[in-house]
Amino acid sequence: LILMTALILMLSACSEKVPTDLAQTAFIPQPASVTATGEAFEINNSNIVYVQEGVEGLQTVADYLTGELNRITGYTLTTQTVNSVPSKGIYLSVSPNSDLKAEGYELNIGKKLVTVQGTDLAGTFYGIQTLLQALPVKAVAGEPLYVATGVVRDFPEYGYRGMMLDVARHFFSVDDVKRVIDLCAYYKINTLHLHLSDDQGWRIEIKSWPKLTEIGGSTQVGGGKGGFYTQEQYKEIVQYAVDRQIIIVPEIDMPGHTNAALASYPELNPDGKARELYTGIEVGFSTLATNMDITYQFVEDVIRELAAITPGPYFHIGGDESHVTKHDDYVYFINRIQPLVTKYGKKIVGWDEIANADLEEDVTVQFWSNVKNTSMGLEKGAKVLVSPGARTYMDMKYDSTTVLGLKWAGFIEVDHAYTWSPDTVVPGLQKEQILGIEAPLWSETLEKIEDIEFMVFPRLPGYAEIGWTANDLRNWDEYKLRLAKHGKRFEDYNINFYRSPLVPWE
Ligand code: TNX
Repeated sequence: LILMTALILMLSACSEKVPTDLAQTAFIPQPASVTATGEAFEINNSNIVYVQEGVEGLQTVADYLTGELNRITGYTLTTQTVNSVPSKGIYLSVSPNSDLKAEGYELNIGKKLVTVQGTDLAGTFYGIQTLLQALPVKAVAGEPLYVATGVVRDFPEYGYRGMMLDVARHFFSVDDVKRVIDLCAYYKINTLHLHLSDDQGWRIEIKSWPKLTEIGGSTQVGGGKGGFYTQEQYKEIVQYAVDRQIIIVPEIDMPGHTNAALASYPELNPDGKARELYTGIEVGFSTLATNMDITYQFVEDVIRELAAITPGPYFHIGGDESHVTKHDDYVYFINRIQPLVTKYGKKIVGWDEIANADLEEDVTVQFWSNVKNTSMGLEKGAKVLVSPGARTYMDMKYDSTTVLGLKWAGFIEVDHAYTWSPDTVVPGLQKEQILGIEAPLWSETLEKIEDIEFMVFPRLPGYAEIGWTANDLRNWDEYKLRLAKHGKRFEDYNINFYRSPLVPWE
């Protein structure tokens, strides 16, 4: 009897460390449904990640999983292709499932076998992210790792869940962009919009107009040395993103925000004189000449070269704050460049001002500040990408004490960033008209990756949840407790994050 009691005591002491309630896991974004089955799956160095045979791209997804698992555990797990479901280990597959939407998955954690079945490749990848969040942040060397058993059935509310990074005001290296991509991937973000040109810098090599980067890429806000991506480097970023189920949306901002181009080529200016390079942070003073043919040759060359190295469906034409372009000239310009985007096989996205033009079919208006423009876009049949400045601008300070950032759209504390929904930002907006949500990060005040991280974390996981999780499953008081648990993850990833006093960090 004494022995038995001792055994029971030992077992219960042990089970304290072994998680058995999957429903208690702090997932972000919150999945559509989580059912706990009360046991635990043991991850140890003899597990194998099995990959369904014949699914293009699945091996890359499997390698991502073993990479992350090995990083967390110190193990050396490997993958193996199979043509039937194994009896133990971790099995990854893709198969269309009628009641889970695009990007959906079913994660089934059993005592002996974990299966991740995506409706598509992205779905499997997201199932993996959910599985990784069910693991403890760090393993104790030599000890096995446990995951609570159960079933997660999940899919996103919106198909576009994005972040924007401004690499024009300050330039960020390929490695910095990859880091941002990695952090986005953890939260099931599927789009990274790169703001590649502005008054202060031109950041992408255009082979037919080489001075854009030679001159236009040579500086940045504050007068630093700037920089640019060669087309090879851009392709490397694109591939890194593709491997994490993220598409890159390139933006060339026009006709305003073009001083760097106007400084690079005198012939783009009506007076034939190159503009001075600009390193301040004013907006709205530059414009392409909308009545010169060379302008459209230039725009077409840029779109053609960039579209050719962009596998994603979208091309962003900017169109914001063209304060020195006359209204009629602006409309003429946007009307004239839209066919150039579609000619090279891309869908048009632009800031909400483009709704003043005659929009082609299948255009997306990115709502950032102007409800009237956005409503006009809706009337013209456009879809809306929601990025309300006062809620989603990650370059806004958290509060009056935040050193970095701007405040023109107000302070955005972590709760303010979270407590809203995409379908209420513009009157009359229907859910079907919403492409999704994007949180932009402008970089006038941000110089290094640590600055990016500080403004992005912990707001980005909230935007990711707004894009993924149905409104009725979201609530700040409950969310902040889950977010609190992610603080340890942020530390493990070495993220320089803002420890908001509103979150009870663990
Ligand atoms: C407005 S948002 C801009 C950017 C600035 C940003 C700073 C938008 C479409 N235009 O040019 O960088 O404010 O917050």
